[in-house]
Amino acid sequence: MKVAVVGATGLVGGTILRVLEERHFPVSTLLPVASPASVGKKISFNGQEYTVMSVEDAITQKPDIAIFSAGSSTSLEYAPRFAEVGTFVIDNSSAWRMHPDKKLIVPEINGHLLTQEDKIIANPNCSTIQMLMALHPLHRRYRLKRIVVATYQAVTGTGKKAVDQLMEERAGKEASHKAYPYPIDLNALPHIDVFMENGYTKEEMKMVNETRKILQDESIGVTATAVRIPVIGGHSEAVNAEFHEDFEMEAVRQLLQEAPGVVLLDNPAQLEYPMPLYAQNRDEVFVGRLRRDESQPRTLNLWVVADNLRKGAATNAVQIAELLASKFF
Ligand code: A2P
Ligand code: 11C
Repeated sequence: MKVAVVGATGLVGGTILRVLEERHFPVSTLLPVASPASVGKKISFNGQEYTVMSVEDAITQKPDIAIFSAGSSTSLEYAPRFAEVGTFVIDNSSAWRMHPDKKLIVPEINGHLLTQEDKIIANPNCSTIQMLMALHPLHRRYRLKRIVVATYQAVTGTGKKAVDQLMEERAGKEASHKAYPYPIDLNALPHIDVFMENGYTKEEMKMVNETRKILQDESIGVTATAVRIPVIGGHSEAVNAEFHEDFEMEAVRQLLQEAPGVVLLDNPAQLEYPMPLYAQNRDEVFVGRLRRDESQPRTLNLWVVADNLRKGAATNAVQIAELLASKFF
């Protein structure tokens, strides 16, 4: 298949290339795309060197699939252009997620919804994907009523500039790249994406709105606090989930153990629990610290960690591409 990766020089784009290689996605022609500043640069894929091209050149080659990770404005402008020439677009940005005609897909949860007419398919926000990977198997059995979540998010979610800022600060240098308005090393910023009129950040509202859309249930209450911390390997989330039906802890464990793409890592006696250092470069979502909330009925506490560049972005996008390849090619 002819596959374009738009944003191929970025953190998520680079991870998409690695995941396509690892999962042996049947790429016959790769079209790596980046901004005009990067056109002509070399990137490697499956042991071969490729030259970065412009988005316009990629459109003229009518790829079968284009995986976008180059920001919302690039997606808004160019995803429809690819769709017009028949390309399936899988978009990592927030541009299309809440569009009523566009599907927001986590393959394990709602991949079955995809049809040949879905030419622009949205990949959810990383924080939403990992939370729902852990909660969906429980939601099917006990039905979610309300979620209270606090996130502890890695700097890789912001992109290369943010990783540079953290590393330069850690090396004691004056940061040449300022991705954040404050130092990030030795700090925690309760501020991810922009502030909205209701006092929440856009990242927090993504978790609210995307959860309801993916689970197709507007009645689920979701409230979030999203925090950036000086970590690289993945996002962590403290999740408090209230269900309509009561549960047994043993049954909850079993549901999580059986859930595809989820790894239960919950053995406090052996000090085993999920951590970003452990989740980094892994495709699974790790769940631990399972406890019944003793302050109210039918409520569970859990800790969810995943590599935000992998299942939170690249892996989920490549899984969508795999679904398209198996259904429509
Ligand atoms: P470039 O490297 O040329 O700036 P990150 O989020 O890690 O910073 O990566 C963003 C990705 O999106 C990069 O590959 C970047 O390319 C790409 N990108 C940014 N703007 C555009 C654009 N207008 N057209 C195509 N790719 C773009
Ligand atoms: C972060 N979640 O960690 C963001 C990155 O809507 O896809 C991805 C933003 C998005 O900063």
